[in-house]
Amino acid sequence: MMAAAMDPAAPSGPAAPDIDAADIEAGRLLFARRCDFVTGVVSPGNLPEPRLPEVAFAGRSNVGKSSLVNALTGRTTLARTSNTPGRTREINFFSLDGVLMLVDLPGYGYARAAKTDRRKWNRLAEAYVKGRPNLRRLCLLVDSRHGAKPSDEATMALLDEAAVSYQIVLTKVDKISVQARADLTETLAAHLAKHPAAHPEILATSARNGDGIPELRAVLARMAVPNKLG
Ligand SMILES: Nc1nc2c(ncn2[C@@H]2O[C@H](COP(=O)(O)OP(=O)(O)OP(=O)(O)O)[C@@H](O)[C@H]2O)c(=O)[nH]1
Ligand SMILES: [Mg+2]
Repeated sequence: MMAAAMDPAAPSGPAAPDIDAADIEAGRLLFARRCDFVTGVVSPGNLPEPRLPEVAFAGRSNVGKSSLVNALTGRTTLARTSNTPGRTREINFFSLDGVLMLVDLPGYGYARAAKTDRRKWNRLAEAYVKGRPNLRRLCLLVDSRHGAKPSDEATMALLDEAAVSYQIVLTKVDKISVQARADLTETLAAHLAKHPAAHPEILATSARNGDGIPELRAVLARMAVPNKLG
């Protein structure tokens, strides 16, 4: 993985050696299916029944969580996006044709949010990640221009402790050079070795130009209910 990650000729960021053409096609087919907003939740008591396997998107405010959900599903307005950090305050659930639930989590680390608001968001997100038996993978989004921040570190520690399988997904890679992408991937990959619940592979994505989106679809398609696919 490291050799591929440092290859400046790699077409869409770090090569993902365990993703082949059939996986990409499975991901494409799955994410071409209908996707519907199910519910927005503001308190841990109102989480929907954990009937479907879930993949969640977490990260700092403004990192691009809602934009990534839209890019994956090929929509522009499914999840609400904004220039104003802290836009998504609730946990939003989207059902991908009854086979996979996509979960857009509120952002963290937004300094200007009122303290009580911040506490509430953290409590909600924490309750979700700690108590969700059907959470198959959490995508921890990191803005490729900024790298991992202390608030991301705190989240990784929480996920390690809760034994939630998570994977770093770089966002907004359209904004950085191929070399910067390779350097950041290398630094983060070395760092992830210290985190027991972290998946070693890092995906680089852009909701703007579609980089890495087919690969992320392929990875997430593996989490869907298998007997309802195809
Ligand atoms: N250049 C670029 N901008 C992006 C990309 N993804 C998101 N953005 C922009 O980043 C800003 C925040 O995007 P959101 O998707 O709303 O971010 P979020 O993580 O859901 O934010 P909160 O809900 O506030 O936590 C918007 O202005 C997006 O247009 C990307 O891949 N490339
Ligand atoms: Mg959002």
